[in-house]
Amino acid sequence: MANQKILTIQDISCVGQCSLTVALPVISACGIETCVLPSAVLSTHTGGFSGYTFRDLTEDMPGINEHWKKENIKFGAIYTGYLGSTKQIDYVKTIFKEAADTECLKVVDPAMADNGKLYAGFDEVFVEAMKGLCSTADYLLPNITEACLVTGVEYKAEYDRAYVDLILAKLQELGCKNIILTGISYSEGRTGVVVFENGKYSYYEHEKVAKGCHGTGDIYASAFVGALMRGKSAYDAAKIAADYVVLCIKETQKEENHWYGARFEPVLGKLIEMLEQ
Ligand code: PXL
Repeated sequence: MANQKILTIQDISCVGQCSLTVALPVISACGIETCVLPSAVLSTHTGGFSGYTFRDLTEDMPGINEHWKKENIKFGAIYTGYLGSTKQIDYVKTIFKEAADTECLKVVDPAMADNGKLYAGFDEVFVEAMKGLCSTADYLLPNITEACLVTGVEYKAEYDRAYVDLILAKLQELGCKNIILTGISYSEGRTGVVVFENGKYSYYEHEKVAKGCHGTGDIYASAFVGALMRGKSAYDAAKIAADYVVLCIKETQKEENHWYGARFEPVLGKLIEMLEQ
């Protein structure tokens, strides 16, 4: 990939260790120039805080894109996370076409749901629009809830390989080329990530840390994208991102009352080491 500049499109949650406040430091630590397009500004994320502010930046997007076109600014990768409105998804599709350099990697994390439930503020119309964006992704990074929502497969908390294969088949029917399915657990105390690349299934299994944390999906996707842009294979990038998230969760557990996010900062050095191996 000649162009090593990435654009990431997701919200700024001023407090909460998610979305852009994760993507910017994590991808930058991977050694990649990281440009941002904020989809919305929230005082905090929506997972557990109440009364948060929400400024939708949808209508800023076309002007930003037009300026980039005039300046001939193009990106070697575009990674989308939490998006603020259905209309915004259409603008993102345009940006995918117009701001992409040749061989631009399009990575979509359809950040909208977890544990069988949509996040606050999202509805069926948004899911339908997100489905369209997912179909254009070179790499799609859903958790199992998001994968079920975009494929129409019924969500199950317990499942087997046949269920995962069904989801992968439906995602392929949608048009997704490569799929990184996170949080796939086939046995007690273990979890892992399914990497489906060019039709080949592989699975990286690792320990499941008892208590998960908010925002780990964003840490995972950012580390994955960073590692991919550093030239790692999808499987190696998926493995590095998984190992990094485990370190972040363990770090967070050292602080009893840290409920709103994962402490990714103290272990950024470990991520850099993993990239150098
Ligand atoms: O981590 C995903 C995320 C990103 N941004 C906002 C959120 C969430 C999850 O709840 O609320 C604003």
